[in-house]
Amino acid sequence: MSDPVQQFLSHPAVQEAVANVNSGLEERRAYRPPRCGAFSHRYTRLIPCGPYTFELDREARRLLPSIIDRCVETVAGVDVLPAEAQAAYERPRRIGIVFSGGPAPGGHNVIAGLYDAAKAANPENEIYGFLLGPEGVIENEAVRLTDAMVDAYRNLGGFTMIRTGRAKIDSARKMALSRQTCQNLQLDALVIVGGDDSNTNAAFLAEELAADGVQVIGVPKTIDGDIQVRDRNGEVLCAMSFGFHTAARAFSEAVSNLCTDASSDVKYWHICKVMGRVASHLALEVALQTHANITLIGEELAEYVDRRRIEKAGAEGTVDYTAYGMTLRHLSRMICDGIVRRAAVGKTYGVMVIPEGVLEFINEIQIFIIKLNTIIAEYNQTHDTDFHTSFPLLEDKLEYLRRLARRSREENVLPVWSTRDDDLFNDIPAFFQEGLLTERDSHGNFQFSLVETDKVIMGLVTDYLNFLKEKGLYKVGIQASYYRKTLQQAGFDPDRFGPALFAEYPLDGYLMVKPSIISVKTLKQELVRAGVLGEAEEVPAAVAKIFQKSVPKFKTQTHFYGYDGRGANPTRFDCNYTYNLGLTVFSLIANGATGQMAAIRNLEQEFERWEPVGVPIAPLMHLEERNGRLALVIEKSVVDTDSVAFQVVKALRETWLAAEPGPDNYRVPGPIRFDGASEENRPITLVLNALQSMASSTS
Ligand code: FBP
Repeated sequence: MSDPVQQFLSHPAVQEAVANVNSGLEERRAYRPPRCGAFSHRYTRLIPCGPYTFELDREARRLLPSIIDRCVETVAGVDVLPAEAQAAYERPRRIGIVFSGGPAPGGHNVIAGLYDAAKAANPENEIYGFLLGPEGVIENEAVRLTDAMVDAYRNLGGFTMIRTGRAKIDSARKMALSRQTCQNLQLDALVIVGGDDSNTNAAFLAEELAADGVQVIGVPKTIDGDIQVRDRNGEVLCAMSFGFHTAARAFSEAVSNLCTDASSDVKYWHICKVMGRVASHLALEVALQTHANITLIGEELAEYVDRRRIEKAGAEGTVDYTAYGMTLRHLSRMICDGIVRRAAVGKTYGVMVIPEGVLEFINEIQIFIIKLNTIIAEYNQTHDTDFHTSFPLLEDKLEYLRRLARRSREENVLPVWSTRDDDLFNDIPAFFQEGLLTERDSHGNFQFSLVETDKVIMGLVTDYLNFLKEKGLYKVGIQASYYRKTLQQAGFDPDRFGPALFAEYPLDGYLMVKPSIISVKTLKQELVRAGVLGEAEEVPAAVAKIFQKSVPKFKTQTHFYGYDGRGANPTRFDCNYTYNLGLTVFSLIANGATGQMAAIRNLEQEFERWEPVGVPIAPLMHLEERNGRLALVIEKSVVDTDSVAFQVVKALRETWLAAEPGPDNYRVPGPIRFDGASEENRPITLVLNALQSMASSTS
C-alpha cells in the first residue's frame, strides 16, 4: 500500500485507538446487575400485599372495569411450583416491548432483564421489540430480539436498540390496529415502557386486549422523575421513575464543573436550564448534588402568597387574586436580590439552576398556557387542518387571537380569549409569544423544552439589575485591605477619601461605594462635596480605579442540560433498578397479571431491601384537562414542598447562596459510574425523603 494515510489507518495502534468499542464500553456490557432476592429462585409468584388503598375515580371504574379491582402484588421467589402452575409459568410466550416518549437511561436493561428472565423460564420464549415507539405497535414494525442484540446494549444509555417515539394509541382506529398487531404476532403480552401518559395508554390497552388474552404491563420511565406512586395513605410504592438518577447526575456533573469554572474566572453567572417538562425534581436533585448558588423550584413559586397584597386588598374590602402565586416580575426581583448580595461581597459570579418547566408554576403564564391549549385543541377539533398548518407564522397566529378577542367583545360572550388577554399577550416579547404558541406534543402537552425559559427570566433580571445599578444599589463590594493598599501605593491617605467614597467607613471586610456615586462625574461631585477634592482637581487615578472596580458587569453564559443527560450511560442505581424492573415484568406476565405497572419498593433503601411489586395502574388514574377536554390520566407527581428533600434545600439556600465573604459551598459529585466504591447508591432526594417515611412509620 503506497498511500501513507492508508498505511497509517491499517496500523493496529491506530485501529485500536479509533475503534467504536473501547474498554469502558466492554466493561459496561460485561456488568451483571445484582438480582433482588425474589429472583434468586427458579420461579416467582405474586402475593397480594398491603393493605394499600386508592381513591378510585368513578370514570376509571366505568372505563377500565376489568383491571380496576387489581391490587398491589409482591413478587416472591419459589423453587418449586405445583405442576399446573409450573406448566403455566414455563409455557412458551411471545412478548412485545415498546419504548414510549423521551429516552431515559436504563431502558436497555429493562429489555435485558425481561429477556434473561424469559429465556431462563423457557428458551423458546420470544421477545419482540417494537420499532420507533408506539407507532411500531400501530404499524406492526417489530424485530425479534436476539442474544447478540441484547448483549450489545447491556448497561448502556439511550433507547438505540429499538428506538422510541411519541405517538399515542389514542383513537379507536389506532387501538384496533394495535390489537391486530398483537394478533398477527400472536403476542401473549405487551410491555409499555413510558411516562405517565404512556402508562395511561397501557391501562387502556390492557382493558382492550383483555378479551384476546393479551396481558399489558407498564414500566415507569422518565428522567423527569414525575412518576412516583403512593397509595392514599402516602405509602410509597414507586419512589422514582427510572432514568432520573442518571440524568440528574449527568446534569450535576456539568453544573458542578461550571461552579468550579465560575469561582476560578470570577466573571460569569452561569444560567443552567435543566429538563423536567413540569416537575422540578431534577432541579432539586441538582441543587442537592452541587449546591449551586441559586436554584428555582417551580412548585414553591406556585405556593407563594403575597401577604402584603392580601392585607392591602382586605383593608379595601376586596380580594386580590393576583396575590396567590409568584409573578414573573417578583421572581426576577428575588433572583436579583441574590445576585446583588453576592456582588456586595465581591462575588460577581455564580451558578443558577432553572427548571425547564418553571413557567408552568407562574400563575400568569399558566393561565396563558391553559387558554392557548384550549384554543389550539378546539381549532384542531373543528377544522380539517391543524392550527399550526393554518397559521404558520407568528403574525398569523396573533391575528387569529385578535379575531377571537374581537368576536368575544362583539358577541358579548364569556370568552376564552378576551381583549385583556390579547393586550397582555401583546406586551410579551415576540420570541416568548412564539414559545407559548409552539405546537403541543401528541398528548396535547405544552413543550417547555422549546421555550427559552431562561431567556424570559434573565431578560427581566437584567432589566432590573440595570435599574438597581442606576439607583446605585447594585455594586461590587471592595475589600477594605485592597482599598487601603491601592491608595497607599499611590501615595494617598485611605482614611481621607474613605468616608467620602463609601457608605460605611472604616469597616473591615467589604466596603460599599455610596449609592449616590454611579459615574465618574458623580464620584467627583461626592469627593468635592466632602471637601477632599478641589473643583479644578482631577479624581486621583487610584480612587477612580476603586470606583471602576465597584461597577458590576453582569455577564451570563446560558446552558441547557437535557438531551445530553437523557442519553447518558446509566448510573449503577439505574442499571440495577432497570434490570430488576425487567425481571419483575416477566414475573408479572408469567403469573398472569395485566394492567399492572412493574415497580420496585424500598428503592430509597439498601439494595438488599428492594422488593419487586406489581402496582395496578387503573386506580392511579384521575380526570385531567388534556387537549381542551377532560381525560382519564395518571396524575403527575410534582415536588412536595413538605418533603424533607425540599425542606433541606430551602434551609440551606442561604448557605449555598454564600452571599458573605469566604469561599462558596459547592459540592463536587464527580462523573457517573456504574461500578466501584465511589459510585453513590441512589438519588439524594430519595435518601432524604426516606427519612420522612421512616419518621412517619415510627410515629
Ligand atoms: P418523557 O416524559 O417522555 O420521558 O420525556 C421527558 C422529557 O425529557 C422532558 O424532560 C422534556 O421536556 C421532553 O422530554 C423533551 O421532549 P422532546 O424529546 O420531544 O424534545
